[in-house]
Amino acid sequence: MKLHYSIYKISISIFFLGLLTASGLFGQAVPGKDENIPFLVTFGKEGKTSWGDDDFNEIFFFTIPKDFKQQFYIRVFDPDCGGEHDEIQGEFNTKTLFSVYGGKGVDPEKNEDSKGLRKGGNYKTGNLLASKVFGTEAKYDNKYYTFGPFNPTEGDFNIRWNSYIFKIVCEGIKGDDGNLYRYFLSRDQDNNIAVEGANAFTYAYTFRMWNDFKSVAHIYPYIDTGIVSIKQRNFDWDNDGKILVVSRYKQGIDVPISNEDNWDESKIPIEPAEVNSSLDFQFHKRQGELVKNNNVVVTLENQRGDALKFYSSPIGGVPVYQPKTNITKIAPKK
Ligand SMILES: [Ca+2]
Ligand SMILES: [Ca+2]
Ligand SMILES: [Ca+2]
Ligand SMILES: [Ca+2]
Repeated sequence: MKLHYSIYKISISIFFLGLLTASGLFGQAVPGKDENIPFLVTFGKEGKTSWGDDDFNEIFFFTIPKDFKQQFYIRVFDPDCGGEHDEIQGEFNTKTLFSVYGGKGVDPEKNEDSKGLRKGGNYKTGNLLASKVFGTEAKYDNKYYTFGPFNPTEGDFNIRWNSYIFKIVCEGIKGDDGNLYRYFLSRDQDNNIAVEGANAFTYAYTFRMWNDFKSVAHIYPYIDTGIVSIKQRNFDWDNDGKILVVSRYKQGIDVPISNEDNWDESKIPIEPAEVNSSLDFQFHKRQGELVKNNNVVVTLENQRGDALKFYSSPIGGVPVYQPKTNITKIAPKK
């Protein structure tokens, strides 16, 4: 009896440890686990836009479900600009400012400027909760720096998503090199332990592709209620292969691609059945000569000109094309 109880207890512990490990590995990473994107990238403001960053800043939002009551942390991997991972121009001289905001003014559904899309708009809205400047620092090279702890209620509450919203702004305040980095929203200061039900999103996605022909990167915009068409815009894709749009109903729509230091755009129709789900924007590298260190920016807007969100964990899961099966009627045997 006692032995049975112990085995029961051990089994339960293993089960929960399994859950914890799974969520820890595949939790709120930015870029997300399905995206196959190695890094976000932000250049110093003296950089050239032809290196793939159009505005030298990147804004991400984190959503914390209302029922999550514990403190949490925002961990930044390789926040420095130097040593491993980063993109050198001449010598490393870039300084990058990371700032975390909460409170009123953060929620981009209530405050348009918070999205960071309007030229000259003030995207640093909300209460500044934490910030730090990173230069070329071995201490933070190939390592995490942790912001926090934060209380969920320090965020900007959004009723529709039943979540508190936080914002992290990364700005290249000096220099011309590219800072490559990643985020993880964590329950733990020193480890990546996911906050269940949390998510992250941006409106202007600036990211680095893998230096690998076979690698396909994905980003997952959410198609909200009322959307009938979208306009995609991509920047500095370096003519690197194809960008395809896939969903349950789209096998792969080719979109016009940018080359060097330019934007290209096109309109994509949305089926009613695609509303309230995610699209899969796929980035397939050109075969032959490898396009190295390709940084790219993507934005989307709906038919009314409102920007769409790209979620790190696609809402409704990764969409998979469902080919229509042709039902051929077989004549009944006589
Ligand atoms: Ca580094
Ligand atoms: Ca430099
Ligand atoms: Ca870095
Ligand atoms: Ca590029």
